Amino acid sequence: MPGEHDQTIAALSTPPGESGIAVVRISGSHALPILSTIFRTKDGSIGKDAWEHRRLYHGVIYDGASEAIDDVICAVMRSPESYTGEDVVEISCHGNTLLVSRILRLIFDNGARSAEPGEFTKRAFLNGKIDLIQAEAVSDLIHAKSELQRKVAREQLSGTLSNRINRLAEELLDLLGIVEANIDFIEEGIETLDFDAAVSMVKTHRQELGDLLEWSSLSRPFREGYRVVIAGPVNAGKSSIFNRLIGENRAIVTEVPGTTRDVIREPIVVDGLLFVLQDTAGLRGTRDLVESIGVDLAETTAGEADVVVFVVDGSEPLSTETCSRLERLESDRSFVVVNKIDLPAEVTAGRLKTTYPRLRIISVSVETGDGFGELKQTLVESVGRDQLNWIARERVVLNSRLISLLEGAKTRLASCEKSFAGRAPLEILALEVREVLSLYETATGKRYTDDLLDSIFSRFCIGK
Ligand SMILES: Nc1nc2c(ncn2[C@@H]2O[C@H](COP(=O)(O)OP(=O)(O)OP(=O)(O)O)[C@@H](O)[C@H]2O)c(=O)[nH]1
Ligand SMILES: [Mg+2]
Repeated sequence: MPGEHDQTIAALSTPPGESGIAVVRISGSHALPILSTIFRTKDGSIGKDAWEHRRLYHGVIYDGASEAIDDVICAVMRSPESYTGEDVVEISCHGNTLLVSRILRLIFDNGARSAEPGEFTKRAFLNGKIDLIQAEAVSDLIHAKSELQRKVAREQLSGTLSNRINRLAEELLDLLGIVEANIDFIEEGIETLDFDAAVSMVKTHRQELGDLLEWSSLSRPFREGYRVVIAGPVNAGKSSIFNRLIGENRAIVTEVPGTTRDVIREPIVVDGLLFVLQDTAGLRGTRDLVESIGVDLAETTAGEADVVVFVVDGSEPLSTETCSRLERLESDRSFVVVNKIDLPAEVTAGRLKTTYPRLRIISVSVETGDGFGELKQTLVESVGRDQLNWIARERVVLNSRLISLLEGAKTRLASCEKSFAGRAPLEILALEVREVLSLYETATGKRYTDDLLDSIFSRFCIGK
């Protein structure tokens, strides 16, 4: 029985359903023999084992000797120059579920098994084609929902971050070599370790990790989207604003105050950045049980938001409750939108500003679309333009695994620095350097456990 990684695997690599083309991928030592069994070129020119690397073959998939299943194009990539490092065949067939299952069944009947989620990429990692940081980037790229996420994933996939960490690891390995050599030399009374140089190197590493980790707090919102809650009094036009921002009538809008009860969420992308908009129930004291649950939910959701967009109706005087909410609004993560400026004004942004000078206030009309450009820009600004500029420039956003490893390395480097400065015993120094090194190596995947691989690759789709 061959081991798990010796088996040939196959899966549909394109989304299931009807499509112009579907791609079925096979990887492993049996990929080409299987192809020889189930596929014939139109002119019958290909003999067994004559498959050329990086060539396309046009022909027919057959079940047995006579039944033609589909006209297909097969791409052949031979080991080791393929995505997985193994022999890989990609069969482009017509995009139909029945057809794809038939082809997959043929492949399985001839000795392959179904690939697990991310298994092609896992093999690429195990065969040294990419490291773990790049493997994670593959998943990020597939799941990217904003232009900036795509760019960051692309950069990480190209190896920029891996190279940075590999360089740090190499420098540390050199230092470890010197420390260990000194352990031997000291018995012979010769000492070659330059402690000052070691201190300054460790300090540089700490700074470099500090730079990488500087905006690690952005990791969660950058990946999952900034949570934007649209809150405010009933009937202010929150759902109308929500619908206009997402570009469809997702939330119910009526002139009845208290229309929205549940929290409704939809993603939007502004300036290449992902936001998750949340429409909530209008804030007011109410005897209606369902509405009051909605109001509580709105308050909780607003409490957890990255940005609160507080909407008021410009055509109505502000209630005392709304005024007291405005007084309590946290200006660093919220701003006020005066809506319905197409109607005669009771409240204007200018007048509100004199009463609440610390708040950022803009005005819009859902009816005319006025002010929506500014609304979107204000959303981006309230999550921090500087931070976004930094991401756009550096194109690095660490994931939580890398953050915890590099935070750990940074803390240990601080103690390393002290130990070198205090001329600690060489054995201790070697131990401390080795600890940091092992964190770098876990980051890139030079060291790994099966559990770690499972947790990373199970997040992938089947066929990748
Ligand atoms: N003239 C005008 N009417 C608007 C505007 N925005 C919303 N409305 C109207 O205001 C009413 C309330 O709008 P909604 O979007 O349901 O308000 P809401 O804040 O979600 O209300 P609740 O869910 O009940 O808290 C509806 O009749 C909308 O058509 C606007 O910019 N101008
Ligand atoms: Mg509503």
